[in-house]
Amino acid sequence: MPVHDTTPRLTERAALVGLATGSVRRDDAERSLDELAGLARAAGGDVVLRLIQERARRDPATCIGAGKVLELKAACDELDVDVVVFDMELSPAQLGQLERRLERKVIDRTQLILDIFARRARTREGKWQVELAQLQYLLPRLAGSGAALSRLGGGIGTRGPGETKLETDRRRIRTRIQAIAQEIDQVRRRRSQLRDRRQKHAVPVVVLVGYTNAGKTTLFNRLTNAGAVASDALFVTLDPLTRRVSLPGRGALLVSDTVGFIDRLPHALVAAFRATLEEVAEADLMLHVIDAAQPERERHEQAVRRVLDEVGATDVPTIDVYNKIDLLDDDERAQLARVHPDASLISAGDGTAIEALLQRVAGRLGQDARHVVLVFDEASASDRRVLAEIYREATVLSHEVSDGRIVVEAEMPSRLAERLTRQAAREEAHGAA
Ligand SMILES: Nc1nc2c(ncn2[C@@H]2O[C@H](COP(=O)(O)OP(=O)(O)OP(=O)(O)O)[C@@H](O)[C@H]2O)c(=O)[nH]1
Ligand SMILES: [Mg+2]
Repeated sequence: MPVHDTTPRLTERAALVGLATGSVRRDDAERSLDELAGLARAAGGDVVLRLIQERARRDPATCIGAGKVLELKAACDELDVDVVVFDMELSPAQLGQLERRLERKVIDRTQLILDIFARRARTREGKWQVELAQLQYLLPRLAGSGAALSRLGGGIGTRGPGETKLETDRRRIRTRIQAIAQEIDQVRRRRSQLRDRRQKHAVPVVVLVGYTNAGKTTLFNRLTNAGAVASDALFVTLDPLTRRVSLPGRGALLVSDTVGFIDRLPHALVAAFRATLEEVAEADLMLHVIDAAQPERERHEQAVRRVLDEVGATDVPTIDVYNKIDLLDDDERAQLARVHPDASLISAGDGTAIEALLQRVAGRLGQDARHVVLVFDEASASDRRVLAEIYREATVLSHEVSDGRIVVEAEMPSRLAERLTRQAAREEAHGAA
């Protein structure tokens, strides 16, 4: 009963409905609707109508009020609208009410995002996470309209199921939720084992985070030459991709691309994607990629910080990376550099300042080159192991042997130098005991 396979696609004529209330100003509602339009297009919809209702409070039954619903229905009939997308989360009861009154498919912002995620998930884990979020969203809405059920559930039920059928559906969904949760748990365990192994090898992990469409995947490709898909559609990347990057003379690092963040990410999804974002919280360094040319830049930055906060990634060292500076004029660049003196200004698109960014990354990771002289005992097995590692990870400048002692002069990332020093100190303490 894979919901992600059966969710009907939004290849339809769509109407968007926003709400400006006492607490949400009209321009905010407009901006939010602009973004919703982008999401609707990403889901394959054709936006033919936008409507923003202003009222003091949200109407409990229909959000926008009975009169406005009638007006909306007439406009939808006129324009032959297939689906009405509400820019707010609808309760199961509201969804049912609106579908009955509008006599067409109604979805809310969360469902729209879930639909996009369902299309884009690539790995098994990603698909499971989306299915889980969809099922969790679906469960309380089962008792709502029959149309909602057959639409969302696809393979689950038919139009207007009777009460018995509803109960069976609920049971089946709960069983499925449990099964998926177990699968995800296993993937998580495997991932954390991989993480442990990586930590043992002391290869630092750098994650790219940022608002959807900021240019994370484009930068990832620049950094890794990996050729992952970059595209103008929102939410192209759902599953983290990790690649190894070698910095000449400064060791290696792992770079991870992540899912794009968005304002008011549906809560169901934040929870479902926690496993993916967990990796962010354990990274050695975060690059917060920001679209410098995006008018909503600051709101997007804040939205990203809020999600990072939610997944407990606030302590990870971060470099703010303003991308797409090729789209700014000289004055705008100068202004940006003045306001954010600690940030990197780059263009992942044309490659501007990528080398400088890599230098900074290496510096922040303690991978700046250190010149060290180390002395080893020729007879010691553990010393020989360390020596092998140095030959693997560092540039050996000289190697001399006398009286059973090996003196090696090498250049290596400072983080490796520090680890070897700590190790030597531990062994000494051990030997003395
Ligand atoms: N002009 C310009 N366009 C860029 C630059 N970097 C990325 N883009 C474009 O911005 C769009 C989004 O890029 P992606 O790399 O897919 O963005 P993303 O952050 O990975 O997006 P999601 O995975 O959907 O969250 C694409 O059309 C890119 O070609 C840049 O430096 N300059
Ligand atoms: Mg991407």
